[in-house]
Formats: sequence, structure tokens, C-alpha cells
Amino acid sequence: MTISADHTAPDQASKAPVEDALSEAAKKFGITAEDYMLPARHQIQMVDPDGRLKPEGEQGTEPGHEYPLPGDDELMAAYEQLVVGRRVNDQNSALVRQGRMAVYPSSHGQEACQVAAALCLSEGDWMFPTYRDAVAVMARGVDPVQAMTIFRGDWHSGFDPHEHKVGIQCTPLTTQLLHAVGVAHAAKLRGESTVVLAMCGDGATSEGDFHEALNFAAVFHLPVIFFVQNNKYAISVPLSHQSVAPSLAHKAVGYGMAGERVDGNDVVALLAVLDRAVKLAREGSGPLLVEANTYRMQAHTNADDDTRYRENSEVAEWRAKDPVNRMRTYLTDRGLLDDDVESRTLEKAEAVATQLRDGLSEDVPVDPQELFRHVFAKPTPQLKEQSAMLADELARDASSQNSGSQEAGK
Ligand SMILES: Cc1ncc(C[n+]2csc(CCOP(=O)(O)OP(=O)(O)O)c2C)c(N)n1
Ligand SMILES: [Mg+2]
Repeated sequence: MTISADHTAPDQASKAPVEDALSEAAKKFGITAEDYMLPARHQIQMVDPDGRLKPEGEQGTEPGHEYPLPGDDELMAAYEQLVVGRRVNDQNSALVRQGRMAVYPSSHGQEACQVAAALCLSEGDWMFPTYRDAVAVMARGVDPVQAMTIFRGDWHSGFDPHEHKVGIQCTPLTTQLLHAVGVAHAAKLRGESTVVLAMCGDGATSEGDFHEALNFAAVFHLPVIFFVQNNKYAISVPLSHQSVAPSLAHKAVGYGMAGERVDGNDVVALLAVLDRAVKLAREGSGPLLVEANTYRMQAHTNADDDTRYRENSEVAEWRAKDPVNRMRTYLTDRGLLDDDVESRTLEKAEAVATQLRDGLSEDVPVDPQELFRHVFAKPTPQLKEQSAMLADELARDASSQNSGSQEAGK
């Protein structure tokens, strides 16, 4: 992708260099542009794996990389979505085993990232998720059964992306980052205050599209947050074979944008970091990259055997850092969560699971001719021919079934 002069953004047309904008952003925090772009030396972690709030001096913050604790309402909303998200992951995995869905890439263990990705955005913002981000899509308000339609394989998307400002969950790695950048570019040209959250995994950072999306966003100073869920694997390929950069957040500085690392199993820290990233992007400080340090607790999908490439001890180590248990302990100790709230939350999660079981157990009538629709605005001669062949075959099938049942009825 080359950047043509025809696409010159307004601020560049008026010759305001992006470095100036970065210096402006850095000035807000009293640090240099370089320190603004480089992630803090340590990941941001506010609540430790045992559910204890860390003393301020140990949260990984530095001058210019300071994060206030999110408010209680936001934390309680996050906890509810965490519990619902965990139930959704486990219910969907069961539905795949029962043959009700073709595939489900579970985000079990990554629910804190999923929930924070949805909660940090305002109504008018956009989210561009991957195949693993169904819980984020639902937390953004998409109906659970509509969200899962794509994994049943009977339609491209069960929801209208424009209605919810959520892109279709994307399987071709990182193409969604380019879509996200395009939407952010359009919003900026129109003078809208939209922020776009573009999601991807650690493996996806090796794709060419990742580079093009980040470079374009930085050069045109667009309001995009690249949210990288580093769950340590790209199917069987470990992070060590993917990148030897100090961290994935460090990649940001090479493009001229700010990067930050955060504990991806600590929803409190995630909300703090993402909320600030959204605010900065909305204020016009340009794109940001947030790397969440998390772990994929289950196999890549139901078609993968993770015991062939990782040790059980590694999985056990991460089980102790579970994002849901950690938040339950923290909120209980704060006196915000008691047995009543917990049982109401579990009921809500169970209601969503029931909705998924009922909705995905219905047999949907599918028209095989849909295969040819919406491919091209004007169907090609080849597609027309194939569609006619299919119609012919279906008609022959129907007539042989009819004559078969007449024979049986004699
Ligand atoms: C362009 C492209 N290349 C390869 C694949 C096959 N593929 C599907 S998922 C995946 C791994 C991606 O890993 P990561 O980005 O870390 O995301 P995760 O699955 O861990 O959430 C690969 C290689 C694909 N879907 N698209
Ligand atoms: Mg990964």
C-alpha cells in the first residue's frame, strides 16, 4: 500500500508535522516524545494474581505513564461481563462438541481483554474484532445468538456491523486492521470524534497488513487503538518464534506512536490503560498500541491438540493468574461483591448460556443458492453457470425424492 498525495490528511495538508503532534501529546504528561512513545519499563498491573491491589509504586507506572484506578461502577460492570464471558466460552465449546457449531475459538482465560475492549468504547466508536473475540462482540451489545451465527457457518454475519459499530469477526489475519484504519481515516476527514479499536493476536503482528495498518495510522495521525492480545501462541507457533522485539508494545515507537504493556489478566489495569488510550485518541493525540500480556488456556480451536506443543505445567502456571477469580477476590475484599450480587451475576450468565443453547439448537433452513449471492455486484458468467448447474441438480434431487416417496407409498 503506497500513500498517495490524494489521501493527504488535513493536518498534513496544512504542513503540521506528526512529530509536533507527538510532542504536544508528550507535553501533556511533562515527558519527551520518545518517552511518550516507549512503553513503561514494566507492564502495568494494578491487581495481582491473588486479587490484591498493588501499592501505587509497584504498579509499573512511571512519570507520564500514570493510570488512575477506574471507578467502582465500571469495575462492577466489568465483573458481570467477565462472569458472562466465561460462561459463554464454556457453553460455546460444549455446543461445538454437540455438533451445533462448526468451530469456536475460545477466549477462555482472555476474558479480561475481551471485556475491557468493549467497555472502554463509547456508543459511536467502532470495534474490529478477530475470530477469537466473540465475548468482546457480545459485551459490546450484540445479541449472543446473532454473534455466533458466523461460527455455525450458515451466514456471513448474524448482525449488522453498522447497527452496533462492530466489524464482522475476521478470520483472515489482520485484514480487519486495515478496515479499522480506513474507518478512522474517514471519521477524521469528516471531523467526527469516533475512536476505533482494532484487535489482533501476537501471531498477527508478523503479517504485512499489520505493518501497513500501523504505518498508515501513524503517518495520518488517526484515532485508532491497536489492541494486541499476546496469548503466547499462534496455533502451535510460540511467541519466541514470532518476534524477538523487547515486547510487542515496543513496535509502536518504530511507527511513531505510543505503546504500552499491560497485564492482560487484570481487568482493572486493562480498563485504566485502554480508557486513557481512548481519551488520548479522541483528543487527537493519534494512534496507540496496547499489548495485553495474557494466555490462551484452551486449544486454538476444537481442531487443535495443544498437548503436542506445550507443557501442562505452563497451562497450570497461567491458571493461577485467572482473570475472573482475581477480580472476584478483589471486589469481595473491597466489600463491593457479596453472595447476593454474585448469585444475581451467575443467573445472568446462565440466562445467556440458555439463550445460546436454545438459539443454536434450532435447525435453520438454508438456501444453497445463497452461495452465489453477494459475491459480486454483477455475477460473473462462471458464477451464473455454476448457479444454474446447482439449480438443476437440486431440481433433480427433489424430483427423485418425490418419485421415491411415491414408490414407497404404493
Ligand atoms: C492471512 C492468514 N494466514 C494464516 C491464517 C491461519 N491462521 C488462523 S489463526 C492463526 C494464528 C493466529 O495467531 P494469533 O494472531 O496469535 O491469534 P490467536 O489465535 O492466538 O488469538 C493462523 C496462522 C489465517 N487465518 N489468515
Ligand atoms: Mg496468539
